[in-house]
Amino acid sequence: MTQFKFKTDIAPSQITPESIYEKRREFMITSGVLGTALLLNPWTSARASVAISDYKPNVVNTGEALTSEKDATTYNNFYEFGTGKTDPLQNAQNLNTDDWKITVSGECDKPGEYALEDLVKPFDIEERIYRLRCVEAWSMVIPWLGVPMASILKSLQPTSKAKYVAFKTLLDPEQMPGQKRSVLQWPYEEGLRIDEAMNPLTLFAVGMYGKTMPNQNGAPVRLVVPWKYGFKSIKSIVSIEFTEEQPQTSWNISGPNEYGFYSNVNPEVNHPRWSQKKERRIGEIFKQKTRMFNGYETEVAHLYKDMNLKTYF
Ligand SMILES: Nc1nc2c(c(=O)[nH]1)N[C@H]1C(S)=C(S)[C@@H](COP(=O)(O)O)O[C@H]1N2
Ligand SMILES: [Mo]
Repeated sequence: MTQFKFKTDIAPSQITPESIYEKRREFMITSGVLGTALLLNPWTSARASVAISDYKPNVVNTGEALTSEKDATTYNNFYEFGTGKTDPLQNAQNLNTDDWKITVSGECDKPGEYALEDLVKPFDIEERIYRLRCVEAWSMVIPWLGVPMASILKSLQPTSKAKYVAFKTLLDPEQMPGQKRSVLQWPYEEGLRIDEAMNPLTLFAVGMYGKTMPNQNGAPVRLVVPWKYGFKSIKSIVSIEFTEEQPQTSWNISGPNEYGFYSNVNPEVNHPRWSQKKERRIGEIFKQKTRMFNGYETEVAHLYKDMNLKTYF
């Protein structure tokens, strides 16, 4: 099994070490200062040349310690592969992410079936260090690689009727044995209001820790919406639909009193069965206070300015 890998925009038959080198040089020259940073980035040299191409390094450093790559890739939630934290690592390794297709439908001018490479241009990939706060009151800090969702959605030309965006995970119980049990409604589905999806923080992520996305973390492509509880960050996406009405979501169907459509991280709104005031950073001993919008208040509070966040939880 070969993993989905990002290729340069030259045909596979033309990929030679020289042509890749030329592409890399071209990118470094056009990216100027970023190019210098790339040369200093220890990950650049460690990556295989046809895996994720050069990416723009993160410019905003929160100063927080990163969660270890080991913790982030061995302690996962991905119910399609089982409900235990190590099940995804165990059971996701044979997921075939080759020739991944994404169906785009609904209120947009560019519906159709897209190859992942046609939506995510390797040279647009950026690194973003984000906190991810699970509804279960643990959190991680992960260096993601991805493209801002806004640029992808704009390229699909949503119509004026597009008020929401709905996403679906692959449905394939043979590859995703967890789908043989009805712990959730399959396929896993999630949704965002279009302005949330277009917020500059929202990432369409294809990798982490300088590498192609591991299967257990949502290969080949997942959302990362860092101010919302982790379950909004849907993995292994095969469908993007622009809708006029608020879409249904798997977790809201399974527990409407526990998991709302918005699911913004909010220490003032407890889960009916536990407090959301504190969280345990994976790898650390002491709990820390959970922050409003997971600490991204400056970037996103305006999206909800006239809303009662207890009603719209
Ligand atoms: N398709 C799908 N996406 C999913 C999930 C899932 O079970 N299925 N779990 C969610 C939850 S609850 C969390 S906390 C994050 C975990 O992402 P990570 O394992 O990469 O840390 O993925 C989210 N995306
Ligand atoms: Mo979660």
